[in-house]
Amino acid sequence: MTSKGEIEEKSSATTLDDADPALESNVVRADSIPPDDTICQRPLMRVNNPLVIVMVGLPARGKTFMGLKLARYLRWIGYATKAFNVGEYRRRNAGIQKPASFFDPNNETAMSQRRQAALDALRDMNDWLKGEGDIGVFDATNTTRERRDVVFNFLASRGIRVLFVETICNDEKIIESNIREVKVNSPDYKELSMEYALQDFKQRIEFYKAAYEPLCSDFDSRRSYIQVFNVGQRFIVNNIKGHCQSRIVYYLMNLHVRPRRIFLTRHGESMLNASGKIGGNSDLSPNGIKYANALGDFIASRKDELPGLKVWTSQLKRTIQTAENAGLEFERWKALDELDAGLCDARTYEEIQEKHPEEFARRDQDKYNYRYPMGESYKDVVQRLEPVIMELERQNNVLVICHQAVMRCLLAYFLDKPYHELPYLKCPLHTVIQLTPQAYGCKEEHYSFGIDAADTHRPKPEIVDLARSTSEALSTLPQAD
Ligand code: BKS
Ligand code: F6P
Repeated sequence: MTSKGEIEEKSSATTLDDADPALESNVVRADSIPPDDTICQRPLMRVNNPLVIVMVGLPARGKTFMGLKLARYLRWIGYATKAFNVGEYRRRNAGIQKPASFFDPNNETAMSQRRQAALDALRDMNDWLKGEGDIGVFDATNTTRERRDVVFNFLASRGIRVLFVETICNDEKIIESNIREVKVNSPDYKELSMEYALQDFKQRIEFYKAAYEPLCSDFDSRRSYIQVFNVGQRFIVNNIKGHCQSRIVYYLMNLHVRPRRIFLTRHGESMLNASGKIGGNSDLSPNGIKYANALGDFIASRKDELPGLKVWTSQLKRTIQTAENAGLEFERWKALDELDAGLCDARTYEEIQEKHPEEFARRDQDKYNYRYPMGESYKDVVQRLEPVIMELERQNNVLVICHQAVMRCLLAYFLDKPYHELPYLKCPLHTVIQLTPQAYGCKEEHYSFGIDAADTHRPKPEIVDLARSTSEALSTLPQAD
């Protein structure tokens, strides 16, 4: 439950409840969360009570960038997380293409429309947290103490924890590149020139600056907050409570925005791949060696645009041999080893169906959560890959040579894929996926070099019940050559 301190901390500011009596309390919800994972159809890392990350900062300071990126990370580690962007509500209520004067605090009509947009977003976020949500990201400027008090009191009185994340940046170059990269493409400037957008947006920022009150230990010492200065160069961390908030701090401290690329690939085809068997620790097949050579040529042809490229493999022979045959220097991560199929290791899917038909069906029913006897689930693999993701966030150019299930887990993080799609993502052998971070999200490009390989992708069959026939169970086997 929320500590007494937080609930008592009410200021004289109007609360949202005064503004809108329709917003009923859901304070009971914090105590009534089912403790059992099985009640809800998703892999819960259920938080004790919901959390809202309230972004704070002038326009063009990277609030949406941080909010969306945090939301993606938190979803990947298992929290139901959703960002609510007040700008989108404002455009829905008041229309697009508002000039800077719309943000003049003396423009009373606009002020009330903007306030209403914030209330609508807050109400939707609250509804979502009452239902399936664990963590909300409230993405708005929240630059006045009065507005933050309103938001805080609304949430705290409902048993929702609040973490303020403020981004402060005075580097005009970074601010201008932010405006050029994201603001100019916003619906607010649709079909208007870059020069107009730049000048208008800078005017908009001036209106916010006039009323801006940054978080400050004199007023906010009891609240949980993180202040980020100049794109992560310096941090102030105040009154962080609990595991989840501390992971948020750690994640933010590892982010950077330098341009770079991440390449994901599986090892070259292995002897076991060629014979349709899963797992094991076999050598590369002749085609696998050809792929490793082609991968080496591909990387060599691009070495000028990939300064300092690091290459990571697992500790299994097939990824190590791929890096060696590609002529690359590399580091071996145990955490990148393939999903451990336990008792089913080194078998074909047909053999698993034959020996353990019920296990095979259970896996098809819930592939993400299913754990092989004496082995692992996709959920387990996501857990052990978390330090790899953190290190990828810290690095510049990296090539990761890994395995089918591991690559699916990594790809799901970068492309923000939900857990139920994750175990079915297409990561064929002999294909490199190139990821280029963009303002919000990643660009994805595929490269393959025309070298044959076994198909190892088994789509979800239609029939998954325990009593299905062998032919139903094997209806989606990977295509043999
Ligand atoms: C496009 N961005 O501090 Cl820990 C261009 N802009 C730039 N000031 C950004 C976002 C989209 C990202 C950050 C930032 C910014 C202006 C900023 C940023 C903030 C905090 C951290 C990392 C990056
Ligand atoms: O078949 C190659 C492989 O990497 C196996 O080692 C592993 O068990 C399997 O893919 C994972 O894919 P799926 O989860 O679809 O069985």
